[in-house]
Amino acid sequence: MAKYSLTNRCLLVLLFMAAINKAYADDGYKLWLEYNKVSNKQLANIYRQQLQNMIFPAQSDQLKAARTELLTGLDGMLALKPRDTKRTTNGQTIIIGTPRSLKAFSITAPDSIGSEGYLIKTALVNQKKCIIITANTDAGVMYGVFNFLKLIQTNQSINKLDLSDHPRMMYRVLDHWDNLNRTVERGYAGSSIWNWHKLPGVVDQRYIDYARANASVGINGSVVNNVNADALILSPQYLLKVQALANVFRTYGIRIYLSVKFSSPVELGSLKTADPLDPAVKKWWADKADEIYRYIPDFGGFLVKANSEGQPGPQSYGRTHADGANMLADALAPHHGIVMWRAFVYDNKVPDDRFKQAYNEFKPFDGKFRDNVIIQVKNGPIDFQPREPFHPLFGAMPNTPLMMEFQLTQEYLGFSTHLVYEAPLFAECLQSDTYTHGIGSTVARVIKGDFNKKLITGMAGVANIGTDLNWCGHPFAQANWYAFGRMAWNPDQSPGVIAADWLKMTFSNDDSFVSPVKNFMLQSRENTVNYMTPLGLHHIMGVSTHYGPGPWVDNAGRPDWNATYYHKADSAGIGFNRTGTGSDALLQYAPEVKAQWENLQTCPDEYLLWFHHLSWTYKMRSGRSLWDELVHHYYVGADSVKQMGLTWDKMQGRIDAERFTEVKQLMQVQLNEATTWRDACVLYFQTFSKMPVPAIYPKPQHQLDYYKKMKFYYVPGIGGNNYMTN
Ligand code: BDP
Repeated sequence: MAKYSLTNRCLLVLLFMAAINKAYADDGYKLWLEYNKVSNKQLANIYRQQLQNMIFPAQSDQLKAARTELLTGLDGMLALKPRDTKRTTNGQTIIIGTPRSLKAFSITAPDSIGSEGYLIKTALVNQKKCIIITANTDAGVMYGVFNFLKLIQTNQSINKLDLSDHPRMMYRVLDHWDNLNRTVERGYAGSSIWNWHKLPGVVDQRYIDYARANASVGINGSVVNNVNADALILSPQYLLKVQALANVFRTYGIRIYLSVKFSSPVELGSLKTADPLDPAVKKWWADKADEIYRYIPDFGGFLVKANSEGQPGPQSYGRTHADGANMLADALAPHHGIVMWRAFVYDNKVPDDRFKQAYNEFKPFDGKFRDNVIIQVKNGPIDFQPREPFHPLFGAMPNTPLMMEFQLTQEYLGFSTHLVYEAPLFAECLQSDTYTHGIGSTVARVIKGDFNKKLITGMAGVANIGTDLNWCGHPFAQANWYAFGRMAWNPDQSPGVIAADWLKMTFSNDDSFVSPVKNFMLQSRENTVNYMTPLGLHHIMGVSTHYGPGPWVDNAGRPDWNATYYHKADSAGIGFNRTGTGSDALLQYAPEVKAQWENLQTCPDEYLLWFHHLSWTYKMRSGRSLWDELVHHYYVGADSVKQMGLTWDKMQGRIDAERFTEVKQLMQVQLNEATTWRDACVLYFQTFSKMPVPAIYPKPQHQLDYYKKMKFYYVPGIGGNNYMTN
């Protein structure tokens, strides 16, 4: 046997190490569909035993895609290729399909699971033990397959299965704020994934992987362009591109929607007006709808931002939101499309309290919209702040479908450098009680249509997706996309369960990893509230870019863009008085909610400064003064980021080196930014309170002026040549 020289041996060792490193590198592209090898050998063998044969006749594109997914997953996790058969033979079999595609087996699916639900169960077929995945439709089968794969991804037993699930809402939609020039409004993960220039000729693999990821969590709709819409999207040239995307999405049960500009008939059609009651305008939209459906027979419909932040709308022609939405709804109705009409409105007349505007404009139209209109309402009354009370419209329009709008992209939650798991934010809003139909009328129940079965239902998430290798900029931001899908499917699911599933599917089933990381994920949103906007502060970020702290902003384009409009700090105290002695916004809630929040004895600390202006010496529940409490929250918030970093350090070696290192670096950036937020805000508010920062806390590194003068160049998310903040 030839002897290796020392150099040769070294070379071999190096090669071996490079191979290991490679196996351990993971750029995060595969999201939660990693399909990592099941590391528990015994468990893997049991799975292999149970999945020896497969009966999965697949005629349609959707069933073919589901079949491919199943085989990819089993190959990755178990290195298994089940024997493809037509009837049960020796060994255990998995049988997959609709009652129609599985004619030979007299399998049934109950009506109760609807058109998208599925069953996964263990049963005897021809005296042989089998696993059956079935549904009324191909889409249901696909959801069943993804959920079956999840069982293996999370190392569950598949021995005695009896699962059934169905979505609680009809429209589960991602809203992309993507511009046609590929910038993404409030996008922090690179450019738009839609390469409009190369479409329709080039259909990127990314579109397929995007659709797979969505289908795996039950998302069934995608609005591909920005709500600040470009009329061009409705031109034939662009419709061809949209059609190419729709063709990819269809296979995965996803419908495509477009954001439309209300003035499109003028800009594209050369009409003189876009007045929704003008017969020529109505005809233009009806013709446009017919044209779109010729390209895309299952087109979903329109998303509209009208009369808000300078966008045109029916009010530009003296008409109402109902006039505008209903006109578009009539154009889409023959094709079964819907209109998602946004309630995020604020116009040029600055109101005494922007909080109240959407309610004031929409409440009078309750019950006045067509059946295929759904009003898309942001979770809170201002604008996706780290913490907001639920939007009063959720308790105010019992005869109108209301679609929840959450923001996955972290415009106000630290962009893509801060680890913020948003499911607790979603759950907090969804489980809030509107009291509109008595105790227990949660926002979740309202949007599910529990109180009015005739209404269409839905939830939208403003996407956090871009061209970054890992899609979302921060490996943990993927969890927000994932959690959104899970909660749109069933808004009552627990953030902890979802986080654990996501961690197992994305990283590892090792409990010494999953438990501590899940714990800090669940805490992460509260951390960020603490170091940015504790005790009910809101809208105190940098102007326009929304990056970094800007509590001093007082000279923005309009009063309600200023931080000072919202915190109202003065020598007497801090907070926005929205009780009867102030703007009285609380009147927009049910009496029970109003009573709780207007009374200082019952208003939770979390919402305090949303509704009250209080003196700096006001005594808090903790016994501290309001000033000391505020300072305490800022310091606890920043410190919790440090603690999170220390926990993460212990995870080294438990997951791949690439993502471990990336997250470690991001956590350091987050800590620096959290410290800046803390010091800038404490120093600024101190100019009003004139009270000392308790000596137990470290001193800020700089003077207030330093923070006020900080400049940030080319901040992501605003496109164009806007490069600076405050
Ligand atoms: C705000 C964003 C702005 C959006 C707007 C909206 O700052 O870029 O266009 O919401 O939702 O949060 O329309």
